[in-house]
Amino acid sequence: QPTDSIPLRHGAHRIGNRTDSDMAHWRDYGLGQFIHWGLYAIPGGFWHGQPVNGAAEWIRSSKKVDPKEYDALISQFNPVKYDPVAWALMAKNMGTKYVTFTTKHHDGFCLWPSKYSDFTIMQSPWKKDIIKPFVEAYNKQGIDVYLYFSIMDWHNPDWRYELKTKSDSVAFDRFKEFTKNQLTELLTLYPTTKGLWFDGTWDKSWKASGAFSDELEQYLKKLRPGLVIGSRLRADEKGNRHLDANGRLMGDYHQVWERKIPETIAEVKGYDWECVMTVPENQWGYNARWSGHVKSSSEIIEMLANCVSKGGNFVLNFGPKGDGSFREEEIRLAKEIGNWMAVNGEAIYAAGQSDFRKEDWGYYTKSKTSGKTYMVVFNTPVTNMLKVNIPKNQKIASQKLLGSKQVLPLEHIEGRMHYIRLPGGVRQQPAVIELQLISDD
Ligand code: JFZ
Repeated sequence: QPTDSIPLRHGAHRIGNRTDSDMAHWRDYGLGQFIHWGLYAIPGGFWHGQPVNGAAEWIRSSKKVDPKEYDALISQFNPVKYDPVAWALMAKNMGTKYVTFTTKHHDGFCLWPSKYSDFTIMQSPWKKDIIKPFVEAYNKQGIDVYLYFSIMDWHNPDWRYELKTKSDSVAFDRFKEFTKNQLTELLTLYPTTKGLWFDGTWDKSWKASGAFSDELEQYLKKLRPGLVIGSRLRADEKGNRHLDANGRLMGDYHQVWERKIPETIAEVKGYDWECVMTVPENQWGYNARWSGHVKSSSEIIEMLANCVSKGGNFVLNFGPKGDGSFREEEIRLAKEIGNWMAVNGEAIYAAGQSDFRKEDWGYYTKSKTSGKTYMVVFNTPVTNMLKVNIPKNQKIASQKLLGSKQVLPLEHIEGRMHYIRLPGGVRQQPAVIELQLISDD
């Protein structure tokens, strides 16, 4: 530790990013899928026929909802259309390399047969593990599985927002033990789990439990070496989250990029990071009524390329219905993204920041394996001429349109500046140009 730093027992235990192969693998995913599924999918944003404002997966906390009545939804959890094999195929065809699945959201309902809770799929008419066949189906498609787990648990009577009294602390100690037991159970039941995605860690009670969450993280990593855990699990002993009192990241990647993308690469401070994104504005669980702006596949692909150009992974959320089927909009999006990825995936997988200066037409990415540079073009100028400023000591050896492999006209303007001309015509989705560079001597 540098001498000018604040001494911390439960701050960051590492400076900079992880250097092992599990993390290198995580870094190369490019595109991921998030799935929010639980009891909240049954009401789907409506209560007694009335739409409830806010995120559908938060409906239990609405003033309009009686929590007891919400918990009684368990008697309706019978997703007869749940088909994990079809889910995994849809994810595979979209081009997903990893998936994060809600094992337990804030409502406390467990999608696995937890022996530490009486509020699981085993007490529902379904009576079967949801997680196990999910993990098997996704793994079979070559997709790595990460488990989402909410620390905050509205169902467990020992959960506290704040520790005001001695009895609060006693209850919360039981809660911490329960949390550790559930996590041990998950990693034991699903040994191929690659990482845990924590949430619901922002309350005072948890922020005051920095020593516990630190020990918990180390314990989980010992149990499953290589496990990837983001910066949303723990706080340092001063209550700082994500970055400790010395400004160092606690966790394997920066987990604040939720429904937002850094404007510049400087904002990510060199850390590994991931962006998680919803299709509508702020709905993670199924909401029958998507109000407000709903993103198109082109917008989502643009966000994906934007994230990859800044060295991050992009994760798109899906909220299946209560019966286990996906809504039409999500099925169509997955197909459209998959069609694009099938042609242009090499600009996304194992790709990251390029050495080029950003231009107005879109984003550059660079493959870590082939060293090729890609231009992902969103804003085609009326002239179809794309400005390219080649980095020093390099020159363009070839410029081809991905898909057709068509060689595009290249014109030198002056100095390092060139124009590449895209073929005219209307494009439904962004074009990608592959550049091969060679040294300029
Ligand atoms: C949380 C959940 O409350 C939500 O339901 C969903 O599961 C999402 C993925 O995570 O919501 C958050 C958490 C953190 C921020 C915003 C929403 N944040 O850091 O800006």
